[in-house]
Amino acid sequence: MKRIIVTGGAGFIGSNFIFYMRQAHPEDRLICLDKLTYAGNLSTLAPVMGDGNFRFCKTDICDREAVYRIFEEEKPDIVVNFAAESHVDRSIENPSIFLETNIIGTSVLMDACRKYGIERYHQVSTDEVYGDLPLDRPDLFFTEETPIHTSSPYSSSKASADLLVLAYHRTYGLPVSISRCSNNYGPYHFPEKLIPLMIINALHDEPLPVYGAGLNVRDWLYVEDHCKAIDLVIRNGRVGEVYNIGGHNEMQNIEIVRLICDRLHKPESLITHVTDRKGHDLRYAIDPSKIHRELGWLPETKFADGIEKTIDWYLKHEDWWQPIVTGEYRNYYERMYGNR
Ligand code: NAD
Ligand code: TDX
Repeated sequence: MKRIIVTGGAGFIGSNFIFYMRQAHPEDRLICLDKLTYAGNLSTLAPVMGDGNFRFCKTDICDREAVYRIFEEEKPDIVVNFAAESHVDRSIENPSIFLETNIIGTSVLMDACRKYGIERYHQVSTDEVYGDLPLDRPDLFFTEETPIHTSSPYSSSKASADLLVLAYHRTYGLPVSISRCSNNYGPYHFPEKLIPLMIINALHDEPLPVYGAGLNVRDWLYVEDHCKAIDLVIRNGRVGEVYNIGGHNEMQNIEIVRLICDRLHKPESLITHVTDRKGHDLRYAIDPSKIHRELGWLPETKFADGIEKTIDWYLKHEDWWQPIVTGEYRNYYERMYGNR
């Protein structure tokens, strides 16, 4: 039985991780720390709220006192840090909260791990720390040795956190690991991100805002496959190591949007090309051979099945996304897309 702190568990990947862990390791105690920012949604966690082996704490990971108190009470064996500001466009608009949560928050969590002792601190990072790859070199992939070369305030804050995590390992001997995953998709994905945004706009017959020509490439992984990979890394991954996670599923943005139109029987005339994202990364593509070789991980969900399940989930869970898209999100949407 492990006692595991999961930060950011009311967000997209963190909540999927909690649901996965409940099934895979029902004996483990899970303690979720989440500040409940605009991206955190307590209703997502309703299915586990009454569970005796689950505790939810509305906590900011930058709040040292509150974090230390929880460590003191729970004496965790493992910490998995999902908590972050995660949206590139918001980081371009205002970087400062990204530096606070993604860098300072990570250091507070690791200080707590040093103070109270820990078996493993795991940092959930991203392939964006490697920057991007050119569109005309399909032979190139990110490996764990690819130099850090960030483009956005978001990716720079995630890379800074990664460097701190490795420094805490080298300097203090903290038992850390890092995973760097490609783009996730699946249930509970916040509507500001490409796939849910396009599904929800299409359902409302609203324009589908594709940045630039839509030729940028992302490497999509079904969220449950990411969760399984993290579970393997925290249990069997080597301390001090970085593991890339991805499923060799590269697609251009425009292909994804067309596919969503097709599945929802909506006309492609909804597609509207808008001003490109500043500093827009061209292509992400992960080489996942290390995690396959060392831990036997392979993705299980094919994109055709995963996107079907995801679209179906959004069709059936309007009660989850409707309150989001009618609230504060409308102001965000207007700011981001109004004059684009
Ligand atoms: P998300 O934005 O959906 O969720 C983030 C969660 O963190 C929210 O519940 C939010 O309330 C919480 N949070 C934010 N600031 C906090 C703070 N200061 N203290 C406590 N909680 C706080 O993000 P996501 O897409 O689920 O991403 C989770 C992690 O995975 C992030 O670290 C992100 O960088 C990384 N990642 C995401 C992807 C992806 O495709 N979404 C891919 C690779 C890596
Ligand atoms: O309206 C849109 N139109 C559009 O063309 C949006 C929201 C996005 N895009 C493009 C930009 C990207 O090329 O789609 C692609 C995907 O965009 P996002 O969903 O914003 O994801 P991305 O910027 O690739 O970052 C995601 O993957 C890596 C996550 O948000 C990060 O947290 C993760 O680290």
